[in-house]
Amino acid sequence: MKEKLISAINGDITELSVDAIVNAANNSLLGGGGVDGAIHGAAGPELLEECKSLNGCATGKAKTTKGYALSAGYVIHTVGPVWRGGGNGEEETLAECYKSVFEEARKHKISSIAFPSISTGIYGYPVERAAPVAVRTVMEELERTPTVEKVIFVCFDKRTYDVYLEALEGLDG
Ligand code: AR6
Repeated sequence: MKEKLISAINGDITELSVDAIVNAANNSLLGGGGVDGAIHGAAGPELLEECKSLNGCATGKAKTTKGYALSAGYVIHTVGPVWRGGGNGEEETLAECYKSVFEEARKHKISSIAFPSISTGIYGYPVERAAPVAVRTVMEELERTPTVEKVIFVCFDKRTYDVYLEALEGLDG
């Protein structure tokens, strides 16, 4: 039953019509490259104006803004860990990002969320290690969040997409 709520697609997260898209931001919340740059570009300058009022965001935490020119009503900004070899709490911090996003989703009564592959671009977290953490943590959070009905992992490249598909298939076994 739960598997039906959770899927992966190969695409651009800025184009999704969901209640909230998640941004893989940095501590400043003032924009950057990767998916962060794409989201700010598509949402328009008002997003940066609202972000300036948030006083940044700690790693592993999340803060919510409106979506402005995006189809998504909200952007939930979270800050993933920078990969430093895996022995520096990266896995716990990455899981915390997904938990923090769900906390925001409960607060704002969001029912559909699209996630990018947090930390696996500029922050260097190996996607083979990140995808199982993402999928497992989202499954756990779905159990305790009846208001969220749909989660989509939006993978920008085919390789990331294949890795997420494999992690999702692991749920059946
Ligand atoms: N839609 C979906 N996924 C995307 C998109 C898009 N439009 N664009 C890129 N990705 P990254 P990080 C993928 O680097 O590793 C920023 O400068 C990308 O291919 O965006 O958490 C922030 O300000 C990769 O699979 O985020 C921070 O400084 C995934 O999104 C830093 O980068 C995450 O890559 C955060 O680094």
